[in-house]
Amino acid sequence: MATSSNIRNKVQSLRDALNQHNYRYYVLDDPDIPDAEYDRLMRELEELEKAHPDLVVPESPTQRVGAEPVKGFREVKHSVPMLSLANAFGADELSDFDKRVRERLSFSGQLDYFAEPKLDGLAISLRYEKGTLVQAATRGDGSRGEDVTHNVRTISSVPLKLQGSRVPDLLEARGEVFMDKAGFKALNNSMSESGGKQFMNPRNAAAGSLRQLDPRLTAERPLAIYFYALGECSESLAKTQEELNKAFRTLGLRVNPAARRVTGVSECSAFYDEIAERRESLAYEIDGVVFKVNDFELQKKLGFVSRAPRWAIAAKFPAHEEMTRVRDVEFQVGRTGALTPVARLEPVVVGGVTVSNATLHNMDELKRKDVRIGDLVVIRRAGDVIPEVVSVVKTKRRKNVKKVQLPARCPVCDSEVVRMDGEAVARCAGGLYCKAQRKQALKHFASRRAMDIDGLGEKLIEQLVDRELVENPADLYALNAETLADLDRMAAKSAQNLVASMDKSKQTTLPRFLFGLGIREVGEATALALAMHFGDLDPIMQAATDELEKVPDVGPVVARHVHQFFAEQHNLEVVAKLLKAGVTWPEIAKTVSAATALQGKSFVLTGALANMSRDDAKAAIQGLGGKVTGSVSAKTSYLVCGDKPGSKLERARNLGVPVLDEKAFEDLIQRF
Ligand code: 9MJ
Repeated sequence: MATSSNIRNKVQSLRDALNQHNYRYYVLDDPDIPDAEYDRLMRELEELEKAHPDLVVPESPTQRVGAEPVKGFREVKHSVPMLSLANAFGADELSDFDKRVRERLSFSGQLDYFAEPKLDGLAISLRYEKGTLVQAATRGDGSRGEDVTHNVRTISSVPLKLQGSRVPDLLEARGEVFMDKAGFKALNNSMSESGGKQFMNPRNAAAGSLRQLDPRLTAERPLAIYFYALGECSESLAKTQEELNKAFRTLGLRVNPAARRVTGVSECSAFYDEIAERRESLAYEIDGVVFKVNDFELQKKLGFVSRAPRWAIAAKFPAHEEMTRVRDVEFQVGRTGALTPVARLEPVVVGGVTVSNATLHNMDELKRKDVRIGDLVVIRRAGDVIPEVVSVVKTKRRKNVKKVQLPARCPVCDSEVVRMDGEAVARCAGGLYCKAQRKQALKHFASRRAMDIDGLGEKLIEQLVDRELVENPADLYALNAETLADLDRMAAKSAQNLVASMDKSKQTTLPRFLFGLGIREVGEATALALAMHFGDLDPIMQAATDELEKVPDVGPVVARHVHQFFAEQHNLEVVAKLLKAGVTWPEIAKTVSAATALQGKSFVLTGALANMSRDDAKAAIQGLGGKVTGSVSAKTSYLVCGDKPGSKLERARNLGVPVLDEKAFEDLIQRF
């Protein structure tokens, strides 16, 4: 039976609405409906298409993930070659580039360049015919790449259909597929939880994700795209890079909001410095800045040398990788007993910071990289993460290097070291008997985002544990000023202050308390979700695993950890003692669902927060149902402003968007 025209119309209007919302979300960075509403529209369309399969078309927003894995990657020939970029290191090489360009053009004035952050991802070419995405190919060697259409379709910021009234018959849009820092971290965490292999960096993770045969796997990977170049095109879209950027945006192709036109080499340098300063706080990894002669006519005049255009240059940031030698490998014991191999290095300056230790993550990583004591290794420091050993320089390996063995017993407490089947992580089985675990557990309990005991730092905790004054968190509240004043570097006044701040910490919130207990896999967001779902501690302590699994985002693993924690007699005693010592929290209004407390609110972050990483801030907002976007618009509810804010602060002020400093932001999220 033919489908009636009003169903046809309904399907079309749902598709239009979904495409429009996607455009607002990804390209304009200005969503106007909550995610839940988007999901509802999507479900409605899915149901209609299920009932009327004759209406399904490949460009429908429901059709991002194909049904079947592909057998392999077909070769694609690029009709217009995909270029690579020549590099410039330092200000001199950048000004040499500008000089070369102007000489070739016999141009003595200041040239316009289009400046873009250089993403460290994977270059890709997307072919749209009559506005519909028909093919996506990797760069490959520049002339021939691989067909990854099935995977690129799953990237939500890639439009399956172009927007607007002036869509060219044929358009090849080129850009970079990448994974942002938060997505990369989350992916690696889930890989390690499932015993899988970790990715070395976001670039490898993006490349690995695009080279999946099964698009359902790619769909689970947090990939994104920014467009920046044109391949084949049936019409003249633009006369300059800047116009191309605007045209892309109008067509629904996402462009980097940080890109802009600059004039002359001095503005190029200023842009470089500005992006270098923002580098750490950007949501994604970049390795430099790209400058392109803005005018396409001039680009054509300049032409290419081999595969690199003469009209563009990648001004690279100083390497965050250096080489040094491994002096030793030691094992650190974490809060949950996990043994982390740490390379002790001959100190080396990496990106301005002296590094003498680097993590090797776990035994699988150590084996995979085959790091031995005495090896020359490449180490990397990226953003605020711990430096890591990237690889061994095998060609420089000496004869007398020593293999690293996982110790059979804990280096701190001599308990057995166990490794579960399929787990990459080896753990000390000593639990809280192990001083290392005890110290970490106390540190976590006292930390700012947990019980927030001001003045109880790492050094003090070490002394308290080493002198056997404190065994578990409840013992902290039994300490008095005299005992504390006896400790090294502790005056009577600071001892009194510490007692006062411990007293103060007893007035807490249930989510902070739960988080502070250090139950495995229970981070802040999960603690909040548990508190909101159950309303109080008792029902959480008594909940069976299937009840725990009813909490949003609590899966079987987390449920088991929570259940096991409260099944352990020793933990119950600690909790009882803490309550007896006077730890208390206000009743949670169960009616305010945590998941929706900030629903409909959109946040933008700028500058560095002192007490919280950007990822944590983002997670906290999202955990309360809020949204975090990249740029400030009139619709932004709040700008959260840390140290050294970027241009977003000025924009927020101009638009009248409320600005929260770190303290105000903490107060806001702690209300729930
Ligand atoms: C990156 N990787 O971000 C180009 N790129 O343009 C930008 N790469 C490029 N442009 C022409 N922003 C060839 C490569």
